[in-house]
Amino acid sequence: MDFIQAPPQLGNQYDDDPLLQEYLSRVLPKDMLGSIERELHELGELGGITFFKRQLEDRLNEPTLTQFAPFGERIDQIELSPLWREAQRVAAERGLVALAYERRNGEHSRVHQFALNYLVQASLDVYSCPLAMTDGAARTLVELGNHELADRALPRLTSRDPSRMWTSGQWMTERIGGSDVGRSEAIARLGAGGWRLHGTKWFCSAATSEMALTLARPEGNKDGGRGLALFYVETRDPKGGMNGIQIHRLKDKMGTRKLPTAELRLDGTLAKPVAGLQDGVKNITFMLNITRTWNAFGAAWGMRRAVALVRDWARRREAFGARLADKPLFADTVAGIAAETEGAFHLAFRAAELLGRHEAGVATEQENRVARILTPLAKLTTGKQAVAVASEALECFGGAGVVEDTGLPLLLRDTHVLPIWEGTTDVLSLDALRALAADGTFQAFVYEVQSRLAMARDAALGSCVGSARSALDHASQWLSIHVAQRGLLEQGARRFAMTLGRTAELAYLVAHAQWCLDHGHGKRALAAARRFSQSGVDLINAAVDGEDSRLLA
Ligand code: MFK
Repeated sequence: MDFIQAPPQLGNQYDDDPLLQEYLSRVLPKDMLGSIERELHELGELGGITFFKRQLEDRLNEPTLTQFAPFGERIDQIELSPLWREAQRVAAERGLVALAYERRNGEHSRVHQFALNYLVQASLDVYSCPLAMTDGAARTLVELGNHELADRALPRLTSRDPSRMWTSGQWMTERIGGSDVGRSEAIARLGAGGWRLHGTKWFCSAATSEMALTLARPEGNKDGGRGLALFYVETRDPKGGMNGIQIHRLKDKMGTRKLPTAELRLDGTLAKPVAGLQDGVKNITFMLNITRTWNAFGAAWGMRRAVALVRDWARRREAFGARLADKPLFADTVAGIAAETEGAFHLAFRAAELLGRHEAGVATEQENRVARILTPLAKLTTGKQAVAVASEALECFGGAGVVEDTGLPLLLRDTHVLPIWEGTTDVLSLDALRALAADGTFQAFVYEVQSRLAMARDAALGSCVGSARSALDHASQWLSIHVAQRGLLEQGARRFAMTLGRTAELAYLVAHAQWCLDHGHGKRALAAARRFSQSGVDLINAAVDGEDSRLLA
């Protein structure tokens, strides 16, 4: 009889996730957790069973663009994949954006929102992208206090009615690139009916959105980011036609293929300034900081999915006379990716906690400073971890990991974008330096880490505390030596920022492990902290020579 291998499967993603359950018990008031537990269980079922199955069935469907009607009329219609159409409904009905704005659970509303997304998004084929931008647009309209636009768009962006809910795009990238946004070439002219935009937006995620926030330079403004203005655009005119927008083509990407990313031509697109006629880059950073937080969660749920599949596989697959789960080397490999996954989880959720406290108006000045630095650190650290974990996970499946109809290659392909969009690792490392240039921010970060480490009382956590403290001291020393030498500071910025991100992760792992020991939740969290602390926390290397880099590059 020929052998047939049983494929890896998932269970309810809430019931099967001790880390999420422990974490929510630790940070949420008991009555609140009780009131949302059913919802968590339902989302766990949707993520692990219902949509995981649909995702596999929907594997070959991709969005399509039809530019012309049969008799030549330009229509630029995008047809979404079936799973995306269902994701639209679930997102509205479950309040995957709305929860943060309804704020039924006060400062905990962001944790609530992201916990639900964490449970389901890995099965929704990156529908998280338009949701991230929708959330970012809503936040930006609130922060910038444009009441006219907020009154018009917020009820749509945060609606729970699928037929009313809008999503938003974030059109930033032009042909000149996605990082140095201040060089954008799009022009805004005051014309018939108001401001009209002209130019090409080169990489617009989720081009099906009903609105977008975008940047353009009002004619006559100076160069650079300050001369750009932030504009609000509705993609269709009142009759349902395109608002001076042509979709040139959908991007042919290696991953996130369900996401209709497009090149757009703006030709007289009617737009409204969101907050004056300059400082566009500064104004869109409200949006970026939200989408970067979503990005960190995208990494966390992607890693969690990879590890969940590998763990199931390890119980089903036998080689050399035993289940993989019982092989010491396989366990060692899985432990490595599991520890990285737990670290990323804590960093992302801490960013959500701070965001929730800020929005509820209860954050201290110290917490707001931590939030500013933690956002780029979370984005850059978890993005890199996610790619490494996804790659390792595919290897755990052997050849099956690269065979398309197993659905497994998606784990890596859809993850690979996480260190790229929303600012590359280098750009985010420079943003971390930008954040630290503000008075008191580094001190606030040090306090954040030290206070977590001070919670450790169990001797088994001693080595973890030691490695976190020594990484923090090294980072502090490195910063004080290099702060006045811009070239050297920039050269080492990625190793420095990754060290801060990994140190924060270790500190959160330690605090969580102590809580688990104190509350009868066993030693898994302790094991995660210990393994993580042995996997490279301090990445700063003062011996790296800039001249060597120049020669090699
Ligand atoms: C799973 C879900 C994933 C989510 C998917 C979403 C998909 C969306 C697809 C996309 O749109 S990807 C495109 C994303 N593009 C970027 O992320 C841009 C990357 N480049 C940067 O972030 C650069 O750092 C930046 C464009 C911001 C640099 O521009 P400038 O003009 O050199 O900035 P400058 O002069 O340093 O800063 C201007 C002001 O903004 C300063 O304030 P002041 O005027 O008061 O001095 C800065 O402090 C402030 N600023 C910059 N970055 C900030 C910030 N403030 C707060 N937070 C930040 N992050």
